[in-house]
Amino acid sequence: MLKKVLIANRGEIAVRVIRTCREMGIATVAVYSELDRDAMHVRLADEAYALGGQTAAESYLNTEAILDVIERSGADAVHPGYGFFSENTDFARAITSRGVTFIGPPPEAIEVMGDKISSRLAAEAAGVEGVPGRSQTLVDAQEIIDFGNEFGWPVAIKAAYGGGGRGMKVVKSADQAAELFESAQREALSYFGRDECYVERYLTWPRHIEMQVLADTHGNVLWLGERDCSAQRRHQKLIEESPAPNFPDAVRQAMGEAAVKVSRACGYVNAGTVEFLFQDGEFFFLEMNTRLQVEHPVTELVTGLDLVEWQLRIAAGEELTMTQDSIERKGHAIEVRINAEDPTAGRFTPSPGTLTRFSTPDGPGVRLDAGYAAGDTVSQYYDNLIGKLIAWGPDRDRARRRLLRAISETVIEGVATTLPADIAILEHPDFVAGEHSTKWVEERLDLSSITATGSTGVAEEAGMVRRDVTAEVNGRRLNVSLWLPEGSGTVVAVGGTKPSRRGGGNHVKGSGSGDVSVPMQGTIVKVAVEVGQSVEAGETIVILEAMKMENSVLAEKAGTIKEIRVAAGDSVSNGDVVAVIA
Ligand code: MV4
Repeated sequence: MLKKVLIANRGEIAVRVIRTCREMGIATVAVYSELDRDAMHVRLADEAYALGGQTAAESYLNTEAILDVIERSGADAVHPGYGFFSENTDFARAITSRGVTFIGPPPEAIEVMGDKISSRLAAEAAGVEGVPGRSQTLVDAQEIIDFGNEFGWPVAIKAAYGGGGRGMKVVKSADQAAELFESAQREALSYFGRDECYVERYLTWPRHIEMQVLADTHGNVLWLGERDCSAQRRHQKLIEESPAPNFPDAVRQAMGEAAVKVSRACGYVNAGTVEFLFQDGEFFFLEMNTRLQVEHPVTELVTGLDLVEWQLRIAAGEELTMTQDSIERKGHAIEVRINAEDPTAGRFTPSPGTLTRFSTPDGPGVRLDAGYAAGDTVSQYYDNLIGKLIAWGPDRDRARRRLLRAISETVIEGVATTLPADIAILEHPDFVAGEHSTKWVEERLDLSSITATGSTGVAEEAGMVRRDVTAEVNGRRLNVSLWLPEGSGTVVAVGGTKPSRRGGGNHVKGSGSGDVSVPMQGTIVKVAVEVGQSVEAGETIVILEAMKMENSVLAEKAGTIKEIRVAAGDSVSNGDVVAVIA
């Protein structure tokens, strides 16, 4: 067995891996950036080593620093988690060449599945069809027109070397082909550095269903069951579940066998996920994720298997002890992602900050995989996934009600979270009926009346701030929201626009005094005033780029600029005074 595992990751997934290692008696090594010195994964690991740096590039993606820690700690294996180095073959090769085990698939499998055309060809060669289309690079728009006329419109143009949802164009008719082909190529080139595109039929209301596989080094490959991840917004999954609702067992069986074929075709080893689109009873290969996924716990709860345990055992060369027939799936599991994002009006604006309170749910059938506890800070520099809340129930509706019950027990203050949006989805009749598709959240779900809970404990409206307090009225305990005039505390309001957009921008209020301070860490991109200038209340003093957005920091009172303490390009921390108004 492995003796000491270095986890080249942070947050909830690092915590998840550490937990199973501890159960198996395997020592754990955490690595951390400057911002994560006291992070939960660092607290839980047996040993922890500083990587230096703040951004992911400076820390968790610093190959040299991680190789150095492997050497110093004597770790015999590395678990990459997801993201970061999990699908990076240079990293995998760098560590294996030093005799250290990479807990994941062989680099060749990662490479075959790394681009859409080669993975599609590999699947096809194994007898598993992608969406009907052409598995070669498009040369001109006429090929798109010919394809559409033969297979029907609309058609999708996809970037061959793309990922996520970027670079996909939907062509509704022949007259759009030339223009959209050009723009698909342009986008592919700018996002992925290569402009090759291909064409396939566009499915108008598909579900995203993925199949979990486990493969060992002895030639055994098993499918464990599917996850429905159709509830997503802008390619960010919100809720995942297993089994998929309204999914016939014969299709599950066929999809499982297809996933095994694809895995065998690329020489897959370890835990992996084969993604499919499912529509009108048919499924089509989309891509393979060659890593452990965020939503793996729903599969763990219905199968009773520990996927991280099997990742470690497979990496150590052990043979799978179960057979396909012995894998049982029992009941239903649903997961919600808890992101530090403000879902107000369906905008999902990043909401980093310190968790001033985190009361966690408990009770029957509830699992929380979090990477943070009360007092921890969600940084703007990393993924803002606080954790995942998963409920198991004997059937889908009981899992759903249990999850809603668990959410109602969860209290997070200090940052806004996606939980209000999760509740809206779980309570929606379309979700209850299992009739949602990948387009449902964006096209059918109305999130316009969603408001944040927990964001710094206060929300803002027309010059008033909200404070939630508990009161006792005639001996009965009541939760009361008080609306108080602004200035009775620091108010931070962050809206949602990208820096590239002109005008608009977010307005961020300072502390009420003549000291203009910034409410979050970031970079000053512009100083809008000069010393001696007179300003009105509400006028922009500086523009702060934080969380990939531009935020206007406004004057709280009218007066004259007495002092400016920053210049464009300066980094500032939460609370720094950038200017003084007299
Ligand atoms: C599609 C599709 C419909 N038809 N391909 C988007 C991300 C990329 N990995 C594949 N995607 C899609 N490909 C055809 N031929 C619809 C999507 C799609 C989607 C897929 C999975 C999960 C969420 C999605 C959201 C929007 C569109």
